[in-house]
Amino acid sequence: MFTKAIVRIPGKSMVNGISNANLGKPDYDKALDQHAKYIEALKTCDLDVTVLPADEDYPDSCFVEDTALLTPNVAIITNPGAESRKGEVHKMKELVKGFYDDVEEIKEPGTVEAGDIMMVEDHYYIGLSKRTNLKGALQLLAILKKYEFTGTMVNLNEFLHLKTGLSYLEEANLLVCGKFISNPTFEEFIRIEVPEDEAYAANCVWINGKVLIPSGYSKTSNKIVAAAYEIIEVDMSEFQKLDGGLSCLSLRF
Ligand code: CIR
Repeated sequence: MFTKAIVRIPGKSMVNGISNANLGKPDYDKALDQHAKYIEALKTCDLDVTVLPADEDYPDSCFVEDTALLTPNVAIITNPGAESRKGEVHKMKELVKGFYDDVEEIKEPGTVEAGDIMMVEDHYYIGLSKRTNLKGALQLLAILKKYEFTGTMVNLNEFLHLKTGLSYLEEANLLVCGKFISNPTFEEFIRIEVPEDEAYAANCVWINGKVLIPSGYSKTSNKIVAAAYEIIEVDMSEFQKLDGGLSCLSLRF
């Protein structure tokens, strides 16, 4: 169960966020509206949501998930691999100190973005990506061990972050897309396959029995409904233009 979430309102500078999507620039007003509806969806899942103000200095700062890993025992502040995002962690660190006694940090030359971390009970899968390097992953594993968690590294060559192509929906159910479908690391899960033409929908979020899914992906949403979940659809079009998925917009703990 999660009880809380942290989000950050997108700034006007989001139009200068990092993107490889080739979908054009986001429409700011539309993004604000979608973000407000995202917050409503979190509240529908019984989360107490801390809403941070826009931070114009960091165009990608609405993607708060990448800046911290909030576990039941410890908060771990990351060190984003993207140069323009490194400074996002300072304000997050100050905030999470209000929620956690133990706050650890990933340090240079290690880099980690928490979109690369998937929690499955007490085990954490860590994607090695362009943003999360081996040194960062090893630091993370050492911190997790100190707090009695375990972890596994997964090589990524297809997606921006691990959770761009995978989402754990609890009860052993795992949404999988692309090469993850046949990756032996995940063969013990009940795999719900996301078709290639709906790859964006592989990033969903389980919250207290409900699943948030981007709107417009009927094949995937039908499969999730067939697995007996209640779904909440959220329009993500403006965040998709910045390669951002549903999970990226919040920290849930
Ligand atoms: C970036 O490239 O860093 C942002 N434009 C998107 C971050 C998406 N975050 C995530 O998948 N966890």
